[in-house]
Amino acid sequence: MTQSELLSLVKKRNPNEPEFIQAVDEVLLSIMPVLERHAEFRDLKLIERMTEPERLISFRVTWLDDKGHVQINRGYRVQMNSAIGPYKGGLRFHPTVTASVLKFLAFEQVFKNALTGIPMGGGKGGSDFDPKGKSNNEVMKFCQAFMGELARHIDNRTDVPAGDIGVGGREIGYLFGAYKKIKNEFSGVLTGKGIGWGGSLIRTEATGYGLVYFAENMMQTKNDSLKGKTCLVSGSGNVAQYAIEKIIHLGGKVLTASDSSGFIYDKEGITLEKLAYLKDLKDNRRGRIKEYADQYKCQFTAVHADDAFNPLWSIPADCAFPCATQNEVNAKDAANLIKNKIKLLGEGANMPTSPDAINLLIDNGVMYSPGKASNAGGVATSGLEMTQNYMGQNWTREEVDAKLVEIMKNIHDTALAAAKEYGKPGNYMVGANIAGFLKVAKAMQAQGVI
Ligand code: NDP
Ligand code: 2IT
Repeated sequence: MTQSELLSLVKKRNPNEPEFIQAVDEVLLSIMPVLERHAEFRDLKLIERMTEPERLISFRVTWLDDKGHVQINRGYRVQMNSAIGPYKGGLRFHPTVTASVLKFLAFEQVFKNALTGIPMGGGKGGSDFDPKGKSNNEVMKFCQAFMGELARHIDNRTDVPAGDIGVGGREIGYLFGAYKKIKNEFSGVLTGKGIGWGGSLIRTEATGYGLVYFAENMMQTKNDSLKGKTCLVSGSGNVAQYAIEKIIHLGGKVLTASDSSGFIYDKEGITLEKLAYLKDLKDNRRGRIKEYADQYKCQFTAVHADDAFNPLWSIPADCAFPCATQNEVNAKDAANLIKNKIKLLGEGANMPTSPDAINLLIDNGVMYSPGKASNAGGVATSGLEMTQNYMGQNWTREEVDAKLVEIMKNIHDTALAAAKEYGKPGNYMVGANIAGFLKVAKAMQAQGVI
């Protein structure tokens, strides 16, 4: 089948799932040259199989809020592909969660996990539950009800969830407690656990740190570095916070951070002290980003999801790191970045850049890294947490960080080598898709028609 025939098939089988189709389209575009070289992958219908989840679980979550009212949400787990290891991937709690969103995330996760070099298959899950404005008690009640069903489908050798948007240390704690009670078993069934009860040092920092390590590797290919560079970061959650921290460690200057209400523009740069304020604001007080602008007397700009473009990406800078959500950089934003001579865009979020924006960036010589390569440090460190749990060990901060640095360098080099081999030197998107695909494809080929 040609690329457009394969895409038509996926569209027909998954109507009304634009995010999933967008993610599949990008991978298909990259891997067609591989399918041309490997007729056996076509005969085995690997694409048709990879775009069909091995299992998709959807369930009702019923819980009582603080007023005693019955609340109903929809829970999911997409077990996408287990060719190279147990299903692995985060849980997202956000009102925009649908089967399409989780299928796109699970699909991306398959290739991302393959790139880490750690044996992990791909999965994703979550719910349309909105933790915003809920009390701790309500979040706990929801997590217990959610795990009441999810526990039937996971264990530490089958499927190991973790955090994503709306699921951080607090939620993982409640989910883990519920699982342990239901199964009467203390095992590494979730990653992102707290230090002292099975969690790994550096897991909290890993996605943001890994992103910046990856970007530093990209800069080094041009005999350059992040030192002294101005950077735009979006988001102010887990990934954004630790991306900002590592950019500061490496001598870069971060000008922006955002949440779903808008962004702050701190011309002086976010310092470690200001970052501590931001972490407390978002993680403990669960406040809005405008408070940062009030505290440090800088500019706040409100942004709405349906605006034609996001003025955050119109601020002149050397590097851009979208770390909030999917499709947050559109073609107009990319054009603004290019106009200001941006050197690099590294994706911290999953699929934050729209396909036309990616094309514009690449065509204009901007170094671009896809999330499945540059945000893989989070799941890679989850893999390290699983290994420590299996071994009954706790590694030091230095050990885990050194492994993370090495894994990000390997992903970088692997993607670059695959891009070169297939005639697209410097194209990290094509390279990451091909390298991830080949690993999973060879495993599926070896394991027969299942
Ligand atoms: P958090 O929930 O910690 O933070 C999310 C941030 O993004 C918040 O600032 C949030 O603002 C903002 N945001 C969320 N949805 C939207 C939206 N629709 N429009 C504008 N802003 C939005 O999540 P993470 O930091 O963990 O995740 C961020 C991204 O990174 C996601 O794409 C996730 O899939 C990806 N990722 C996460 C990994 C991890 O280990 N956590 C690993 C790899 C990728 P507000 O507070 O207003 O909701
Ligand atoms: O998108 C991702 O890679 C994550 N949310 C982390 C998944 C994990 O299992 O650590």
